[in-house]
Amino acid sequence: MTVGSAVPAAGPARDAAVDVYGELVFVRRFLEKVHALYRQGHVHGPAHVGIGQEAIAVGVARALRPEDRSIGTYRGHAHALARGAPPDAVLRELLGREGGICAGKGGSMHITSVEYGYFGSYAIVGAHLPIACGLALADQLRSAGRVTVCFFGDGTTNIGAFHEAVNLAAVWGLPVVFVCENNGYMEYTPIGDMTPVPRPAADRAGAYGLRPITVDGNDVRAVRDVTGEAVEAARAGQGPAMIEARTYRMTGHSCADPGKYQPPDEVERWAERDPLLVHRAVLVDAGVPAELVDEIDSDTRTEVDELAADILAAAPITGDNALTDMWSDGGARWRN
Ligand SMILES: Cc1ncc(C[n+]2csc(CCOP(=O)(O)OP(=O)(O)O)c2C)c(N)n1
Ligand SMILES: [Mg+2]
Repeated sequence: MTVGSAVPAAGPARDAAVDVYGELVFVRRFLEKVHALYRQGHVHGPAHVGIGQEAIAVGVARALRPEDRSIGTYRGHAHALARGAPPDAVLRELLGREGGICAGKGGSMHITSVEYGYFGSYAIVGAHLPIACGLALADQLRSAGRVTVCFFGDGTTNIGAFHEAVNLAAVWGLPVVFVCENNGYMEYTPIGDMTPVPRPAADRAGAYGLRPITVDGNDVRAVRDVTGEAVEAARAGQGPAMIEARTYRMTGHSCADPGKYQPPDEVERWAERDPLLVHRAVLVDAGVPAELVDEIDSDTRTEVDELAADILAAAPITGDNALTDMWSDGGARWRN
């Protein structure tokens, strides 16, 4: 397989590459907007954006079929959007307005869009890896031909649930592809301080009989190609895969964290490998006019600004719906 081969000067492949750029830019502007709105006090509860990590969500989504499933962490806005979840409903959720994707009850850390194959964002580190195995087991038992992709961070590889889930997936040959977004940090701690191997996910893969797969997580086409191969192998019954995508988060752990522990020269080095810049260079090399790329940038900025302004103009939800759509009626009948 040639990862990220050259984009031709014209035709559908070039158009698709331009599309991918539009998606990357949209997710970036959306995340920047969330960050700004949080700082202005409009977002209630914690919010974690993945500015700098967008190519992983977008690249993986491009390798999936609509019926495939994905599941992720509290840093899940990009992952829901990349699967097609409506940005309006995601932003309404964050801003506590009518029409939120979880009716205003999930907030930033629990964005979920089952309709678009995104089975939720989980705030407990590692908790969703066994859930991903459950989704994949159900598909395996039903011969559904679907694959589940499970996103998680580098820090998650030191949680027991990671090892239990990967072990079980390998033993049962489940159609699940684990995607570790190695952004170098677990909250405020560099991953190297807590992990005895340089590649926290890939170096553990071999212990469970999986081939270590690593990819430049800031190169959207490389992510798409590597994921596509793993997803199709899983679909064909060849079992799970472990992909480690190296990337960097350009802002702090959450919107409340100024990221003072991130050395400025490190941030600068990664800024040069910004996934938007990487893909922009691919387009320009393929002969896409720089003006067209600039137009995508400015149109998207306006689109996201207008989206946020419209939602902010609506009244916040009142809480009248606090007891609807709940699994429990608030009573104690279900307890032993
Ligand atoms: C079981 C558990 N332990 C601790 C925490 C607190 N916590 C939240 S995020 C985080 C770091 C996770 O790092 P990583 O897996 O690399 O994901 P990233 O935030 O970098 O995307 C920790 C320790 C938690 N949410 N759940
Ligand atoms: Mg991390």
